[in-house]
Amino acid sequence: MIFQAKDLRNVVLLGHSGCGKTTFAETMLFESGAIPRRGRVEDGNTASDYTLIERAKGNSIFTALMAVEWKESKINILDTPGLDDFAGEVVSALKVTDTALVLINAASGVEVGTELVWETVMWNQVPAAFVINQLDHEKSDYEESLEELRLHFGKKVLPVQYPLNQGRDFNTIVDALRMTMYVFGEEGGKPEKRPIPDSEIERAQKMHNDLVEAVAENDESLMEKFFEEGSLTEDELARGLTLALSGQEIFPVFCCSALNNMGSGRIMGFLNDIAPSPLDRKNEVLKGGEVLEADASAPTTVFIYKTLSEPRVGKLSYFKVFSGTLSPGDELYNVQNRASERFNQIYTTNGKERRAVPKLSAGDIGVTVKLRDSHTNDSLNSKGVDRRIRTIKFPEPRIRMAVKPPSKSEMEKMARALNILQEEDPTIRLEHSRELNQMILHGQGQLHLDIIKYRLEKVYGIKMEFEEPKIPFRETISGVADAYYKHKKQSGGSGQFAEIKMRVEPLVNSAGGPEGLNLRSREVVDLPWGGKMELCWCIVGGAIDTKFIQAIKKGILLRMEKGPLTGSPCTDVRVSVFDGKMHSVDSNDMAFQTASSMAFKQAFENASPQLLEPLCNLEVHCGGEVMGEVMGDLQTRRALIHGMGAEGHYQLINAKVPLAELHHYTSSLKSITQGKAKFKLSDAGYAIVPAEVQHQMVS
Ligand SMILES: Nc1nc2c(ncn2[C@@H]2O[C@H](COP(=O)(O)OP(=O)(O)OP(=O)(O)O)[C@@H](O)[C@H]2O)c(=O)[nH]1
Ligand SMILES: [Mg+2]
Repeated sequence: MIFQAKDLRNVVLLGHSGCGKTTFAETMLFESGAIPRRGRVEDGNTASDYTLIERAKGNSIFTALMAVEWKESKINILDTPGLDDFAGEVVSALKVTDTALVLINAASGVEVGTELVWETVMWNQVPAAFVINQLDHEKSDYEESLEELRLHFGKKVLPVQYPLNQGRDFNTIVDALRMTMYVFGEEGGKPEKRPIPDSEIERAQKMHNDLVEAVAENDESLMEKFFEEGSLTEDELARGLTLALSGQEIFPVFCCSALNNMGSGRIMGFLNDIAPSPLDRKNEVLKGGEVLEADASAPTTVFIYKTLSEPRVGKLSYFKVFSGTLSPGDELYNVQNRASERFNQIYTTNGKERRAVPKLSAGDIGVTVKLRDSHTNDSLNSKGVDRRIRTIKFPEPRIRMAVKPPSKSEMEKMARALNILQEEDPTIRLEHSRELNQMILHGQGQLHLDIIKYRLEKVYGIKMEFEEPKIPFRETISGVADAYYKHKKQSGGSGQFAEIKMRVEPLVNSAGGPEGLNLRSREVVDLPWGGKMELCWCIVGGAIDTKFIQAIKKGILLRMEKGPLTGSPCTDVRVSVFDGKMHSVDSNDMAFQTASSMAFKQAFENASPQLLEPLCNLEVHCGGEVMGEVMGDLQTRRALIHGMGAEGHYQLINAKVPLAELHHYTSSLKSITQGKAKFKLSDAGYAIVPAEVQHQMVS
């Protein structure tokens, strides 16, 4: 069956790791008849966590796409990983979905992961509802969980249901939207509908009225009707709910025990009746400002939100049809690289299971295999259309590790495989550092890097080793020094002769010039490793011919690349060449290149050389209860705290920290705060290394 946009529901499951997203997805598949029996995460047989590594770890690592049919709708379910290292999977899923279901565990309430995904939901303006799951858990506390939701996410959080019991005997939910009660049998599944007992009517009615009021408040015509008649019809309430949900004006709260299969049917009913379809969502605004509607009759535009290579299958490209329709055999044009791509087969999936489909219409999500030259964030259009869907902004890396193959001969093979993985996972970055002579892998956390190592081995058969990444130090000077160097070489054939006098000083700004010298010309060089070198030609009386300026510059730059202090590149130095001698025969480029390189070394070493180290801006969000530990730990990392404050329920710490002190920070922060903190990193330039650290480094 081909589903039109009005009957599509694209839903993403979000929440802290372990809150029950995969188990919930499994009940949706089972309840809708998509799978004959339910798997369990512990048994490693759920539809969503189908890769070997997920089964081994017992956590989702990749977003899995599944599809169920419920009443008139096709519900595309994207089950995301809750572990913070895989945040990239969350942002890409949010790009293509119209409703976010944020699950929490009724035994632990709002957790760091809940807040992390909420930030992204708000940033992407995706309509959202909460599901309080695990109500069968012996420590389940519905009231506490609901209170925490309100505390963290505000008064738009509105309960639609509440449990009449909790813990091991949990089996009854009062639904204030439908004003009915659901009682589940031992096996869960389809509940029995019963009238709400008298003892609960008042509470349920209050909850219902709060919902009606919130919906009415959000729409003028409904407000008028509500004031006139004091209530809304079921249709008006449904329409108002869709409107309020689509505008993020309310965040309804549902109840569930995914493990006991209690509650998912009602939630799918809500998705079918109320949740926005691609037509209800704000239309996609293209890079040029054009608004793109989910119109099946318009030319086709497809956006690739995820790429994944699988053994024996090859490259899978997950996409959303933003406009038009797509059928097997269709040829589209990649707007980024102008390549034409044939979609030989298109599929919907339930995790590993792929089912070929005859057509996908605007608003729908699917998969294809073996596209030749298309990647995540690419837009593909019908011929003659030039639309670019705004790309997904992936999180910046937070950890770096040097990687090496088991043997030198496998270096290229490893680099090729890592490049493919980098293409698939935009949250990793591979850096070939000539300066550090290392290949550096940047990622989201240690677990993230371990998964890459695992995949390299399993998918590409390459055993990669991690090693500590070197720090890209820089060298500069704080003093002024002159140097004189005479280079003379007499060996068979033409000799070499060059004499040079130069001064080095810190390059503070190019406005000034070398004091007391005769400035003839100057050249400012932007150094490939950052910073500048200014070469001032102050030769009088032709002591050195200007034809040797380039050779002299080359000699200085070669020496600057591997600085005299630690072999790190030098930066921000003014070099003034103010005297020297030539020999009519033996003076040549090589002679002056050598002389200038040696003279620079001498002068640099006598000009109070200083080591500079890369700094990072570190932003830590942590609970007040772990603030002390976080601060204490930062003090041991030579951090410069330059701001503290509260943000929502978090304490916020802003600091500048040397990169050299941040090795393994992800795992140590996790352990000192039991996972109750998160952080962001960004480059903060360079700073002088303290004398005692420099001394250690140089010695
Ligand atoms: N008691 C109880 N346990 C549950 C329920 N839902 C899930 N669990 C258990 O919680 C654990 C984690 O469940 P998952 O479904 O893997 O959680 P998740 O949110 O997908 O976790 P990540 O994939 O790591 O993000 C498993 O042991 C489940 O059996 C529930 O409703 N009640
Ligand atoms: Mg999971």
